[in-house]
Amino acid sequence: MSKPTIGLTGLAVMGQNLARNIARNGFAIAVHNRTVETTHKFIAEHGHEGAFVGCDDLRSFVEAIEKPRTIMMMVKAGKPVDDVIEGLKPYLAKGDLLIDGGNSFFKDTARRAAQLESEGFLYIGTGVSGGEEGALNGPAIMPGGKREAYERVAPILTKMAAQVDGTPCCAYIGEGAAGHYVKMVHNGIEYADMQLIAEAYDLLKSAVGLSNEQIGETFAQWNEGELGSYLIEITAQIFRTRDPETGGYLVDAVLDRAGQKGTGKWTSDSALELGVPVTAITEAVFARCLSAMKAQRVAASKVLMGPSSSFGGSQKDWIGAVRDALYASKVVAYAQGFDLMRVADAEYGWALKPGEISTIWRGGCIIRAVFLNRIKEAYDADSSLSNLLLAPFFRDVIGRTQANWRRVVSAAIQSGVPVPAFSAALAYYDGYRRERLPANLLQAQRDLFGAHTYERVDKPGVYHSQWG
Ligand code: NBP
Repeated sequence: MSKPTIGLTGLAVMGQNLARNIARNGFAIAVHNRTVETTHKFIAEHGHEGAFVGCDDLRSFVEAIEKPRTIMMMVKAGKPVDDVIEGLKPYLAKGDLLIDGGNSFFKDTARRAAQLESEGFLYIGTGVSGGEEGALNGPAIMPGGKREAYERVAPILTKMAAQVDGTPCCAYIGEGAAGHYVKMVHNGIEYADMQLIAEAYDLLKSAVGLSNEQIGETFAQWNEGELGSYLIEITAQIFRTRDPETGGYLVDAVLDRAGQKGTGKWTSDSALELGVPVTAITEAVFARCLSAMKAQRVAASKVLMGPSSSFGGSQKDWIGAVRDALYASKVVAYAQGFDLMRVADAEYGWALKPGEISTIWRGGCIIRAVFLNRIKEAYDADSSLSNLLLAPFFRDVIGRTQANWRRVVSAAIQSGVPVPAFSAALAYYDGYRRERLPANLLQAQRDLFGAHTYERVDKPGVYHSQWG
């Protein structure tokens, strides 16, 4: 066996499956994990799947790889990545390439890339999406770093990535932290997408009165049309799953307290820092926070009053309306995510290509969806598009769906069913399309109490007045 040109350290779920994916695609690979037993177990279970070289320590791991080396790190984001870099460094040679494939915070990636490049190494921070299954069978890969670093590893990355219509779901994203930034926004959109689906579920169950079976059928039907996506597909699957313990629906046995690992919050943090209103994403993060307040909610449910949650009327009619509300809200969530990337790109100078990003997201990743093709077409038609909502296709989608969107949000509010992401998306849409917002009053208030000054609509300049 020839010496591998790539190695991977960090053999937890993602690392194991990525290593198997690389090996199955015909590349020899050295593997390592901090806990040695994990490497031994991995080789015992999967060694027959390809040309693996199992290594017990970092020195033998680095030495097992052909120079110039490519080493992928799949360890927990944060300090472990710095620990691994420091552990590897003494054995590396100039020109070796380190790839961080974990969900690292983009500012950490920028710092690590600058440091390692100044020391003569190459560095790639790459988003890898698709979870355990995607890692094995083809994830979406979003690599950022120096182009020469990408070119070196592109033959492996593009082969191991998911393929859609013969196109790999992997392309060079940009310098430095661009790859991890784009992966972060992917996850932010994923938060919004999931929350919107959860709100649709709540409406169908609590307000329209559908059974779990009917909800499952509804999602399965939606998956056949414009809403077709991985998340809608797995949602239909969830409503077909029985609890082996009780025989009831498993979804009803799941505690309504959502966890989060932080990438949604990072997206909102960055949006606040850059002044970009990603309201659907941020409401999705807050919705998880509210869900986590389980004990308080249980107590409040016995004290606080509200209306009955039922909509009444035709179930069939409401199902169509909820579908339209979901579709329109989803368009807004994606528009906000792409807008955030546009502003971040201007700030950090990555030269992002939104059409290419939507192409990568068509397969392998969690937010893969039919309508990403439409996003690609929108950017192909106008690469400087300032907001997806202005693209003719999406303008028409919202034109077609907005009566039902408004009906659903109004009915939800009247019935006391919380729809934070649906309603935040609608408020954004209505704010974005308004030529004049009440911010004139905000400016007047700011000038009155703090002499913050204001601009006028009829002439240039900065003004301060004595109000009242
Ligand atoms: P984890 O995020 O659970 O990390 C576990 C791995 O990190 C193990 O190999 C562990 O070694 C290693 N590690 C830790 Br913890 N501290 C270390 C240290 N100080 N030095 C060396 N190694 C250390 O694994 P994962 O779920 O496979 O995810 C890997 C990365 O991929 C993460 O950044 C994650 O956010 C990202 N990601 C995960 C998914 C997913 O669906 N799980 C999807 C996309 C991206 P040990 O065995 O010795 O403890």
